[in-house]
Amino acid sequence: MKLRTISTALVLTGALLGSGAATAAPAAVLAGPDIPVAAIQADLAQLQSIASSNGGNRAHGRPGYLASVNWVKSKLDAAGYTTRVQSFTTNGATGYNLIADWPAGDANNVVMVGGHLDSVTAGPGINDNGTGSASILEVALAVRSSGFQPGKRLRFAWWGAEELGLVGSTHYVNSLSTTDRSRIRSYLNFDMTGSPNPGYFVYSASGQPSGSLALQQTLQGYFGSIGVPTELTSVGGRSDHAAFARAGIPVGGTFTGAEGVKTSAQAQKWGGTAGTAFDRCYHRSCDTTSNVNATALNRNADAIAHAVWTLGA
Ligand code: DPN
Ligand code: ZN
Repeated sequence: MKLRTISTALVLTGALLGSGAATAAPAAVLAGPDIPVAAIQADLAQLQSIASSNGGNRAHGRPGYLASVNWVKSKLDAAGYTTRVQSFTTNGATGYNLIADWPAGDANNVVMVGGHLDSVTAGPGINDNGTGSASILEVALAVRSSGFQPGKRLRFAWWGAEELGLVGSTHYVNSLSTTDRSRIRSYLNFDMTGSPNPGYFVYSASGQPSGSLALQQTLQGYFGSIGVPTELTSVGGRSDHAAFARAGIPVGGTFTGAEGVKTSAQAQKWGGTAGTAFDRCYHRSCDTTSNVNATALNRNADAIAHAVWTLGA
């Protein structure tokens, strides 16, 4: 669910300024559709089921990983995406990135959105990172169902072997020609967006390639519009935006916290439990469908949609 407080505020301002007529004032509606959280939760149940029938995980080199890739790919193919599976080898096993392009918009101006699809071997990886994976998937499907006609080319990515050291995303960026790399205008990363004791973190543009500040502000703008305070965080080399940043591509993203502990100041502004980790099941077998906060999942998915509709216009 999306609360459009900003549009109300703008309409009221218009009335106070005497632009008057209840007839004319165009509502300044936030870009992007409401992504149904129930659809994301259904996807998480599917990823959980894939893990359960494949030894309890979806890790690189294990059958649950490729099953995850094939399942996401089938949904994208059915929606009309142009998909590609890029393979690579690491740790003695084949890994896979799944890349999906929406076949419209300017191929010389690409907006990329990604997250890692692999889990650790210890568990099914539902918050880390079924949440980002499923949210990106539902945003991609909403591009089709909404009839959005982006001016830019939208490219969605699900990375392999993140948990082994950002291997898939690094392989992808290194495999691009100089020209293809220069076509990517921005990269947004979503890794852990439904932590059970959530924080609302936006990747800081500080120290990132120029152009990153606009991405930070677009994501902050969404949370501001729904009245949710955010903090900036420096994810550094801990997720898949790192290879893009090294290549000089503007990066951004959101995050709801991992093994870090929520402070009392944070619990006051966000609710939840102070003195406890944002995700007590981080990298553990208990990272199941029970390990997801639906409110955080919902808000972050709508933030992704807002960013895609704004930056992809
Ligand atoms: N990259 C993460 C993982 O997969 O374990 C966790 C993480 C994400 C940590 C973002 C910090 C910031
Ligand atoms: Zn992880």
